[in-house]
Amino acid sequence: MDTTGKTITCRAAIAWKEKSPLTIEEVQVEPPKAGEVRIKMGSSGICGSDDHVLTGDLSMKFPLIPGHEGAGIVESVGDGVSSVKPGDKVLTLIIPQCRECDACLHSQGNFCDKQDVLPCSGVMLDGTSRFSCRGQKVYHSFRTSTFTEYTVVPEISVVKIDAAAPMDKVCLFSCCVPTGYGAAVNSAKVTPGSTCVVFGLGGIGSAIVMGCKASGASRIIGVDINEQKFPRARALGVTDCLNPNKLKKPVHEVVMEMTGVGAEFAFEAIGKIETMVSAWNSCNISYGVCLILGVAPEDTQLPLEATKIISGKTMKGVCLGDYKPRDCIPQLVTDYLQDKINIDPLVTHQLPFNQLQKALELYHTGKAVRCVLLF
Ligand code: PAD
Ligand code: ZN
Repeated sequence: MDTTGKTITCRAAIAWKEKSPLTIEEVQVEPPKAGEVRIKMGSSGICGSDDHVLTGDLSMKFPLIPGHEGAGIVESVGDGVSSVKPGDKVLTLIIPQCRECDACLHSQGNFCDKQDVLPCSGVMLDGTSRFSCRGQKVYHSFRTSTFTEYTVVPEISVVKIDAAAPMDKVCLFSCCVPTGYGAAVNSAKVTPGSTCVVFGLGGIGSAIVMGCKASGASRIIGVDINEQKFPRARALGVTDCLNPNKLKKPVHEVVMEMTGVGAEFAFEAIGKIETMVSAWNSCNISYGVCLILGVAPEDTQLPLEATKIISGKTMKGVCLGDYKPRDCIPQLVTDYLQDKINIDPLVTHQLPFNQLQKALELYHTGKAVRCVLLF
């Protein structure tokens, strides 16, 4: 049945308010307006950023449909959409690329002005949402929403990928892989023989480890409070695992002792102030580079020792591996299809959408690196 131009009724997960359990409901998904794309979801990852939204660390409008790390097939497009067409395999993007704003036009920028990360916009560019449930408006998350059988996103937040990409894994190229792998190979440009320390060995941290390993780092220290993460991290390339809760000294002091001079590259992929400070303090004071990927709770400040700033080390924030997403992500997918990147170890679990609760449990207990929801 042709659904073009019609409202679609389907199943979606709704968070009615902060810290409340998700429920799978029947929702109405309006047709895409001008400049928008309606997508039949194929798969979605569960990312730490979704958890920040559900806990309220990142403030968004509720009720909302969570999820942003998605892959699917274009069902229909609104007026003026030219970069994708029905039938195309696509990824949803947590940061758009409008190709018109200051950040998009700058050679080094990727944090497109057409998004409002803080507070994360729950609406489309015209200020309204395309979802409703039992007559009530339901908001988008990160202008995407992927825990749903159908979603509507702005064209600038969608990118077409190779049709051969396996739907049950490729959603990780929407966020996890460009963010983590990209932070190592593209943002930090990790050098052969270097020492790296990665705070947080979840999906993003694991992708960072892969990038450090691929870049030839000789020592990769992994830091996590959940020791279940260690065997998989070692398999990806971590050489030393540290659990800060079991150390007698602050973790940065242990990293300093282990390395003698501090790490050349430190990555924070947790989203907590104390681990950001630990990552900074783990770097070599002269040439160390500290990359912050974790999203800290809103309205928090980073306390750094001011006199230590002039010694030469660098702190850099990274969103989506500094890639301009619509320009760069399709090539990463092609690299995967050509066996230049192997992301398969990141997909530790795959479950049908109706087992969302089980998938969330795998996320919360830390048993999964990434659990992919299949539609
Ligand atoms: P995740 O929940 O899979 O991983 C977080 C890991 O941190 C887990 O393994 C935890 O056990 C561990 N952890 C928690 N607290 C501590 C602590 N105090 N010390 C050591 N380890 C701890 O999340 P993720 O990997 O999907 O996301 C990680 C962060 O990256 C999160 O803040 C998310 O919002 C952010 C992110 N940033 C971008 C970006 O572009 N910068 C993109 C996507 C996600
Ligand atoms: Zn994400």
